[in-house]
Amino acid sequence: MTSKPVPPTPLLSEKHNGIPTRLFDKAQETKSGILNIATKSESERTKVALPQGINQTTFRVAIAELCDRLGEEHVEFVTKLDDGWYMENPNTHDGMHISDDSDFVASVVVYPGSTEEVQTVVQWANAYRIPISPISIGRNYGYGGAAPRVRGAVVLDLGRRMNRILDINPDDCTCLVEPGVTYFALYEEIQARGFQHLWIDVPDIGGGSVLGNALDRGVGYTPYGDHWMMHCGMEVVLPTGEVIRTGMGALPGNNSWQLFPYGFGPTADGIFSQSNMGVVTKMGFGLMPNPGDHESYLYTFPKDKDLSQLIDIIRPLRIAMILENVAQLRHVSMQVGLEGKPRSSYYKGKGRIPDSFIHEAAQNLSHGDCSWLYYGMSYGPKEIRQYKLDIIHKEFMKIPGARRIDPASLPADDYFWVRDRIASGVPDIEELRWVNWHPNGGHIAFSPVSPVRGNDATALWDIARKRCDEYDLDFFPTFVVGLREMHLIVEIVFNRDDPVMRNNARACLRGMIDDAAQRGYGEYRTHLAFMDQIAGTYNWNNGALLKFNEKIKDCLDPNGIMAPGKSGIWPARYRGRGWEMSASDESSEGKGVNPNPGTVRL
Ligand code: FAD
Ligand code: EUG
Repeated sequence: MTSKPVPPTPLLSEKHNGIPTRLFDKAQETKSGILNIATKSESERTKVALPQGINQTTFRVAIAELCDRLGEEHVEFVTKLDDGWYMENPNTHDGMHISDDSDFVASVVVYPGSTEEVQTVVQWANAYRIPISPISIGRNYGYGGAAPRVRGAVVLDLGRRMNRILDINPDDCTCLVEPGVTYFALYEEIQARGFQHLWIDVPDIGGGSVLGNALDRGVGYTPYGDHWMMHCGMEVVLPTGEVIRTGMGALPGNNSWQLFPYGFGPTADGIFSQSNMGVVTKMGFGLMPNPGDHESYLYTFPKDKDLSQLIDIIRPLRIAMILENVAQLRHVSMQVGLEGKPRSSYYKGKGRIPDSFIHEAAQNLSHGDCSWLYYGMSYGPKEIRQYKLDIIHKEFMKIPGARRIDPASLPADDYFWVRDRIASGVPDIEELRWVNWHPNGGHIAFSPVSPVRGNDATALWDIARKRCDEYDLDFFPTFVVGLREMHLIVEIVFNRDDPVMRNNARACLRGMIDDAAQRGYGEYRTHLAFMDQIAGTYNWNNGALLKFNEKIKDCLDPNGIMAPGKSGIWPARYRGRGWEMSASDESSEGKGVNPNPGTVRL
């Protein structure tokens, strides 16, 4: 295939969300791979999507006022929908839309430049009862991207103007960041300041927001992989416009804001995570000290059926931290996907691609054919590593046909070294390659949590496979092993320009969510379209938790302006009007809003 030349990806030195120079060539190659098989073009919008409950005239007046207060250069109407690609992501809608691209769409995007300006926008939204939806970078791919749940909401793109690294403390090993700081940016800055003794923890691709990813409780792959756990201290603008600092940040002049997360009294942080209770404007994190030396290892296991035994081997080793990092146990289909070639180059038939085609393709990979790959890392001096590595080797080799891949046998551009970088806090972009499995590739993730137990892993694997068979979809599963639990991440790639495949992907995910809930499994995170469904599965004691969340919501956000519907939490103004999405009602909209919302006047 000859590649068309593509315009350059913006650099980090030019844009807050750009690519570091060291990864520019790789970004260009990835972009060209995506654009080469793309057929979908951007769509023009002649009409701005108005939020329900406001007429065109009032909306125009409201936006004119917003322009006055913030400067009109910081307010943009949404007039076209360009899906772009990961590095040049839209802030207007979901760049990997699972329904029509104009479904979860914003009316206007606004760029506040400070906490005070965020307060201004929030007060403005209350005055006009216009829904607003905060994003930090908007690369929440697989989970809705930058899109608001409610059509016509005003997206607050915080990242463009609030992207300062406020502090990196080399002694305490902490940092304090604004929403627009990406993993790429934080990593490069730590290097530039000469703080090589500090590591960050990065997800598979480094273009996300350190703050935004942690708010959605995302994961990375060093021992600090649970991003929410590693956060410490927040500054939040509440839905009525007040600002609070959590933890030690509430005590003026205190110097432990990034050191002790709890402060005094109830800890408020939790209600701002995966929520619609506030706009987070600052967040602190603990940084891992560089352990001096580290070593990646890769084991392969021959059969799908090895999963159960392997997971039972992993559990005690992981809880004891012999397995030290949040590692990935990847299915070989993931590795075939990483070749970056479309599915059609392996198989042109209908239905889920037969296993034999995946295994045949896998024979050409550096590690050869297998079913499962465990990419892990050991940290610290050789003698300390060796003690753990010997135990791991002995345990993993109990599985017949298990192989340890010798890293020395792998070329410098092998994916092994990407995982080696990621598990040592160096952000990369390679993981994007499997999204090219279909032209106009989009993806959604089924992300259930379970114990690290063989029978649970097998149950979830069976659910995913059965539903993918039913809906003619391929699936890319990876287990992300936390400390006492694991997330299974099943990526489903679809063609964004193929409504049938999109609908199948949606129905497939709905099926998996129901099947999982029936057996007692719940998801750790989800796409906008499934939030109502999943909130509905966490329904112990007559939905007591959702009722509690609604009570907090009504109290903090009486006018229901902040990200209505996020995580299935609908404010009073929307409740009982059919806004919830489900298999029988895939419309993201309801029947209007209550014209007389909260009693609190602002
Ligand atoms: P944003 O989109 O900015 O924020 C995420 C959500 O948090 C928003 O939708 C919003 O609801 C809320 N939010 C954001 N900012 C604020 C704020 N200031 N106040 C209140 N609410 C806010 N994810 C992982 O965690 N681990 C992975 O390993 C991983 N691998 C991926 C691999 C591929 C190939 C792809 C395509 C995606 C992957 N993702 C992964 C998913 C996703 O890309 C990342 O989680 C990404 O970091 C999320 O986007 P973001 O950081 O730009 O967050
Ligand atoms: C991954 C992807 C996720 C996530 C956690 C991990 C990694 C995939 C798209 O969402 O939530 C290989």
